[in-house]
Amino acid sequence: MVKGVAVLGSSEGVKGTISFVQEGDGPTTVTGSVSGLKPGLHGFHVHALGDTTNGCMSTGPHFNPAGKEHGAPEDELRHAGDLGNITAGDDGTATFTIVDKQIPLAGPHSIIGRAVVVHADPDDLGKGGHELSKSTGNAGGRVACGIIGLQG
Ligand SMILES: [Cu+2]
Ligand SMILES: [Zn+2]
Repeated sequence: MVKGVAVLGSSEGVKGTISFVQEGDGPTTVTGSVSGLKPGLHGFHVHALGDTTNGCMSTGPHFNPAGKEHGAPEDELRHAGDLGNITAGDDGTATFTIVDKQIPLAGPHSIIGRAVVVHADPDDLGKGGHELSKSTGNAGGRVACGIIGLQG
């Protein structure tokens, strides 16, 4: 079993910890709790770079080793990093579990050392018809992010 963890940092009061667990070659289970959000949906992705020298802006685009278009987690055509949306309740907290096959914690497409990013707005999952829909899901600003590290 391989485990990873990301502690979210933010300039906007958003906090949280995201955990990742993978058994063998199976899917990765992502569990998290993020507070300080506006109620509603927030785009949630793995971005390519574990670089927060310029805040969340320097984490690069969505992790996309196969060179595909942006999509929904259940789509064939998606970035590996496309984990869809998390939903914050009226208290501004999102608590979630996501199981996904495209974000391994080992091997050539490992997400260890990359970043997880929470956005200000909903991810339209590539279907919004906006010029950014096929690249970012038009999910707006990056309100929190954290580098995914190996956990013992
Ligand atoms: Cu993102
Ligand atoms: Zn994407």
